[in-house]
Amino acid sequence: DSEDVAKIKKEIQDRYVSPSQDYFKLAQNRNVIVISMESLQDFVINMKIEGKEVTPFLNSLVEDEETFYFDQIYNQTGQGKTSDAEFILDNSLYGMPQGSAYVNKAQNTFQSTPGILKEYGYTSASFHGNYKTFWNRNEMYRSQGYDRFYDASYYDMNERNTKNYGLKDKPFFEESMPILQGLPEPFYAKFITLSNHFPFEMDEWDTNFPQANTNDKVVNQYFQSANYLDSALSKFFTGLKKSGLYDRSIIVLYGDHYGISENHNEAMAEIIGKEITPFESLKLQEVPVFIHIPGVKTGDYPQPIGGQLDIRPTLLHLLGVETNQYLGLGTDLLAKGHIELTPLRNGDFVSNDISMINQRYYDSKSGKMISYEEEFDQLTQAAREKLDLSDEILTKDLLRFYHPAGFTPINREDYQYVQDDE
Ligand code: GP9
Ligand code: MN
Repeated sequence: DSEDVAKIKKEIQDRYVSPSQDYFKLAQNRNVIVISMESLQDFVINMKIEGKEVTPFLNSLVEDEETFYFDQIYNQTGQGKTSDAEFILDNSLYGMPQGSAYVNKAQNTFQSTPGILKEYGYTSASFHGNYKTFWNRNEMYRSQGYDRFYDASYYDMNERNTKNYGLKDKPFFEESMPILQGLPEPFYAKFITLSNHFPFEMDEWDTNFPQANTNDKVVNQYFQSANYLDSALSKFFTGLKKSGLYDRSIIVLYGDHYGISENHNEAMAEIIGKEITPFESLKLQEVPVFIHIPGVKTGDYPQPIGGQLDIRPTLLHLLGVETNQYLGLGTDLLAKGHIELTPLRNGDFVSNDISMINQRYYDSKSGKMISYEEEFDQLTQAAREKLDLSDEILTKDLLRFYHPAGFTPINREDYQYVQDDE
């Protein structure tokens, strides 16, 4: 109703951070390729096992002059795991405090990236080597305006090419390429990788990368499996170059959530060479984020603290799409006014000076616990308000009352995902 609309408008106004003109439109009209990297945590970047880089391809992107690499981005997911990350990326809102927004809020109204880019002539598609009902994707995608959903039924799911949840990343990208080439341009294409999933076990024919050498099998296997993901990404980039799509695209890669839980702290302490204190646990919530724009030098760019919610405004501004009509709770990582206070889904937060973990405060630089001071309340409150607002939007389905100028409401009846032979 009108009170809600007034509230939404006020929140948008208060939270809006204008883009930096140095970066706005840098990738205008380009195809967007977003890659969700399953369970990839930032600590593996530039890490070596037995002298070998775990992620040589991603490490090369870190050094690449045409890449923004952000190494202080926290995952803001909850129980919805991969689906929460997807939701955050497409809406710049949090998932739910409990459960999954994809499962529970698929009937809500959203102003998601596929809908926003539709106004700019984009076709949207999601690619994933698991079946469409997993995480209720086939329902949520309708409310987010995904034109197409290429799920497991489009891929050769033979035994050699699959493990636990579905298709391995190499055949996934290989088989996706001809479909991607067939999409009308410009497109917004999301690729959700899968094989670097707990418990990270590999088929021996898929890897010759060494395992780590701890007493913990899951941790040992993680590096092999992350290395496989990295080499699948490398091959995909080669394919993009061959197809000619590469130069017309902007490519976003992000880790979806942690892979190694706190149950594996003992082995993780060996791996990173430090005791896993609560502060180190927080640092392990960092996920790598890359934005690669072929042919465009990124120069000396800001590398702030941020979260997954910040990726959408960053991307939209690079595409030259203004965000001041949309209720997103993140801010552009490249903007001067970017807000570094980054609340995690569990209520903890990170900021430039102070972090809060489980109601205790830490110095963000030294990692040392510090005693409470009244001035921290402002941050604590701002963090809480952001989470509460996001929850209110989802719970009350508030966006159904709000009609951004120049945005055609997404009508979920216009979308469904049925294979021709079903
Ligand atoms: C399943 C895949 C993995 O389709 O997205 O889900 P996760 O367990 O990481 O949420
Ligand atoms: Mn996942």
